[in-house]
Amino acid sequence: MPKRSVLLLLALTVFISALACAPETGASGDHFPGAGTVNSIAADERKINITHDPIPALGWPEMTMDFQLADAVTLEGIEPGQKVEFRLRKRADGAYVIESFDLAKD
Ligand SMILES: [Cu+2]
Repeated sequence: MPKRSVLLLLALTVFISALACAPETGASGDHFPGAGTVNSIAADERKINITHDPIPALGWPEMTMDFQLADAVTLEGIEPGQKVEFRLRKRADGAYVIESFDLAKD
Protein backbone atom coordinates (compact mmCIF):
# COMPACT_ATOMS: atom_id res chain seq x y z
CA MET A 1 0.00 0.00 0.00
CA PRO A 2 1.46 3.45 -0.89
CA LYS A 3 2.44 5.61 2.07
CA ARG A 4 -0.24 8.20 1.31
CA SER A 5 -3.04 5.64 1.47
CA VAL A 6 -1.81 4.45 4.86
CA LEU A 7 -1.87 8.00 6.20
CA LEU A 8 -5.32 8.57 4.76
CA LEU A 9 -6.58 5.36 6.35
CA LEU A 10 -5.07 6.37 9.68
CA ALA A 11 -6.71 9.81 9.51
CA LEU A 12 -10.04 8.20 8.66
CA THR A 13 -9.76 5.76 11.58
CA VAL A 14 -9.06 8.61 14.02
CA PHE A 15 -11.99 10.57 12.60
CA ILE A 16 -14.43 7.66 12.95
CA SER A 17 -13.27 6.93 16.51
CA ALA A 18 -13.89 10.57 17.42
CA LEU A 19 -17.42 10.33 15.99
CA ALA A 20 -18.17 7.19 17.98
CA CYS A 21 -17.13 8.89 21.20
CA ALA A 22 -19.22 12.02 20.63
CA PRO A 23 -21.62 12.52 23.53
CA GLU A 24 -25.33 11.98 22.90
CA THR A 25 -27.34 15.09 23.56
CA GLY A 26 -28.87 15.27 27.02
CA ALA A 27 -27.97 11.75 28.16
CA SER A 28 -25.04 10.16 29.87
CA GLY A 29 -23.15 7.92 27.47
CA ASP A 30 -25.14 5.22 25.73
CA HIS A 31 -27.72 4.68 28.48
CA PHE A 32 -31.18 6.19 28.54
CA PRO A 33 -33.89 5.98 31.17
CA GLY A 34 -37.49 5.34 30.12
CA ALA A 35 -40.88 4.53 31.58
CA GLY A 36 -44.05 2.96 30.28
CA THR A 37 -46.65 0.21 30.45
CA VAL A 38 -45.96 -3.39 29.47
CA ASN A 39 -48.36 -4.68 26.80
CA SER A 40 -47.02 -8.13 26.09
CA ILE A 41 -44.00 -10.33 26.60
CA ALA A 42 -42.49 -12.80 24.14
CA ALA A 43 -40.17 -14.59 26.54
CA ASP A 44 -38.98 -17.11 23.92
CA GLU A 45 -37.85 -14.28 21.63
CA ARG A 46 -36.53 -12.19 24.51
CA LYS A 47 -38.81 -9.34 23.42
CA ILE A 48 -41.20 -7.08 25.29
CA ASN A 49 -43.81 -4.69 23.90
CA ILE A 50 -44.09 -1.44 25.83
CA THR A 51 -46.08 1.77 25.40
CA HIS A 52 -43.43 4.16 26.59
CA ASP A 53 -43.57 7.79 27.67
CA PRO A 54 -41.61 10.31 25.61
CA ILE A 55 -37.84 9.85 25.91
CA PRO A 56 -36.49 13.37 25.37
CA ALA A 57 -32.84 12.28 25.43
CA LEU A 58 -33.52 10.24 22.28
CA GLY A 59 -36.04 12.63 20.75
CA TRP A 60 -38.68 9.87 20.88
CA PRO A 61 -42.37 10.71 21.34
CA GLU A 62 -44.69 8.42 23.27
CA MET A 63 -45.09 5.20 21.30
CA THR A 64 -45.78 1.49 21.41
CA MET A 65 -42.90 -0.68 20.32
CA ASP A 66 -40.99 -3.92 20.81
CA PHE A 67 -37.74 -3.91 22.71
CA GLN A 68 -35.11 -6.61 22.72
CA LEU A 69 -33.97 -7.65 26.18
CA ALA A 70 -30.30 -7.72 27.07
CA ASP A 71 -29.04 -11.19 28.07
CA ALA A 72 -28.77 -10.28 31.74
CA VAL A 73 -32.39 -9.11 32.08
CA THR A 74 -34.78 -11.36 33.94
CA LEU A 75 -38.53 -11.02 33.49
CA GLU A 76 -39.32 -12.10 37.02
CA GLY A 77 -42.20 -10.03 38.39
CA ILE A 78 -42.84 -8.31 35.05
CA GLU A 79 -46.36 -8.82 33.66
CA PRO A 80 -48.58 -7.23 31.00
CA GLY A 81 -50.40 -4.17 32.36
CA GLN A 82 -47.61 -3.20 34.73
CA LYS A 83 -46.00 0.22 34.75
CA VAL A 84 -42.27 -0.09 34.59
CA GLU A 85 -39.17 2.03 34.52
CA PHE A 86 -36.37 0.75 32.37
CA ARG A 87 -32.92 1.55 31.16
CA LEU A 88 -32.02 1.39 27.49
CA ARG A 89 -28.61 0.80 26.05
CA LYS A 90 -27.68 1.60 22.48
CA ARG A 91 -25.97 -1.40 20.96
CA ALA A 92 -23.10 -1.11 18.50
CA ASP A 93 -25.52 -2.02 15.67
CA GLY A 94 -27.76 0.92 16.60
CA ALA A 95 -30.57 -1.09 18.21
CA TYR A 96 -31.82 -0.15 21.67
CA VAL A 97 -32.02 -2.98 24.18
CA ILE A 98 -33.48 -2.98 27.67
CA GLU A 99 -30.81 -3.57 30.27
CA SER A 100 -32.84 -3.39 33.44
CA PHE A 101 -36.37 -3.02 34.79
CA ASP A 102 -37.91 -1.51 37.87
CA LEU A 103 -41.56 -1.52 38.77
CA ALA A 104 -42.82 2.07 38.63
CA LYS A 105 -43.05 3.69 42.04
CA ASP A 106 -46.56 5.21 41.80
CU1 LIG B 1 -40.35 3.99 20.91
